[in-house]
Amino acid sequence: MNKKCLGCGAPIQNTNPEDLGYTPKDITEAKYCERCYKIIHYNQKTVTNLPNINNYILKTINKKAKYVYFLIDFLNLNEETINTFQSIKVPKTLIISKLDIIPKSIKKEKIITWLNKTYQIKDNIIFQSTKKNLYTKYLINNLESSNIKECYIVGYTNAGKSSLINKLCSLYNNDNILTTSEVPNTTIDFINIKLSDNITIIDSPGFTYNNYLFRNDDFTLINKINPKKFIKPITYQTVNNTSLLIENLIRITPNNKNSLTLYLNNNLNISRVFDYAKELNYPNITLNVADDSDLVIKSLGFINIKKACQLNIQISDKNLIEIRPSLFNKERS
Ligand SMILES: Nc1nc2c(ncn2[C@@H]2O[C@H](COP(=O)(O)OP(=O)(O)OP(=O)(O)O)[C@@H](O)[C@H]2O)c(=O)[nH]1
Ligand SMILES: [Mg+2]
Repeated sequence: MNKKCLGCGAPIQNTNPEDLGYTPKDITEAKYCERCYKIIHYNQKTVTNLPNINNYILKTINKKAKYVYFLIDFLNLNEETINTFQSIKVPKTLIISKLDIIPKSIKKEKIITWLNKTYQIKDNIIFQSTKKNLYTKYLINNLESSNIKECYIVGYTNAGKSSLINKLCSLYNNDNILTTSEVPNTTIDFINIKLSDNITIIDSPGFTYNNYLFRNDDFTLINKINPKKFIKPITYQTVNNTSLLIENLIRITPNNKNSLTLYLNNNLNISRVFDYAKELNYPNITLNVADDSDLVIKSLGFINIKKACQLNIQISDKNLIEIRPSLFNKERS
């Protein structure tokens, strides 16, 4: 079997510098590929172009896994990520990762009740933060007490899978280091890690969305999208046909006096613009939105819309958005 890079799982090779897994070293000596070495030691941001491997990941897991922990961070809880979670047919737990970014005003119990109702999730749901080391021990206890000897850590790219495994390794005094970064597709293939005599944990490459909101070499935007600390929801009041412009990615215009609360990384540029001001060069989508709904923008987060309205949206691809019942609707909580 080919030797794999310890950081990303790509087969190590020293013939093609343009291909994944390249090392200038002798293959017998190399532990990490050059890309991982540069990310780990120099924090270098690197574009990785992977073909769509969502089916490969799903097939492998449904065939081989005995237990799956599926990570989704708060901003990426949406129909597409949850459908992928539901397509996993082996016993599984949903981990809402990056607990440290969830606005302090939102109770965990509320999120769980809402997830059960909106997406009919029947599996166990837990919250976790690697950054703040919250509930990482819970995961270990769960593995040990349920006698789970092998589990896969799965989820969309950037959910924090490899970071979590690195944390678990440090708790088990295992000096393995997986490559982590905020740039999509850091992990390339499955990587087996023996945490202890009894537990093997398997990192996996991330699923990717079917549609893209940004280019994978737009490092400035990628950095703005990924929250480093808890999100502060910001409310904008709009009058007739006032638009909210988020970076140059999306323009949202309700047709009435409304109240829009943004659950997005606070580093993003948001501006209020008027009818005559900047139009984006994207198609117009018009949706009828009920009272208290969320407009989900995949890979960015969501916007709570207080009053029923006709919503005009300009975005590069209509499949990047979804309307769902709000997390905050009192009748539903
Ligand atoms: N705020 C916060 N950020 C985190 C946490 N865990 C990981 N991150 C950040 O999320 C980004 C992605 O982390 P990775 O561990 O590389 O994510 P991954 O799921 O392995 O991504 P792929 O390998 O691309 O599938 C990095 O910038 C991490 O620093 C966390 O608990 N809180
Ligand atoms: Mg990874």
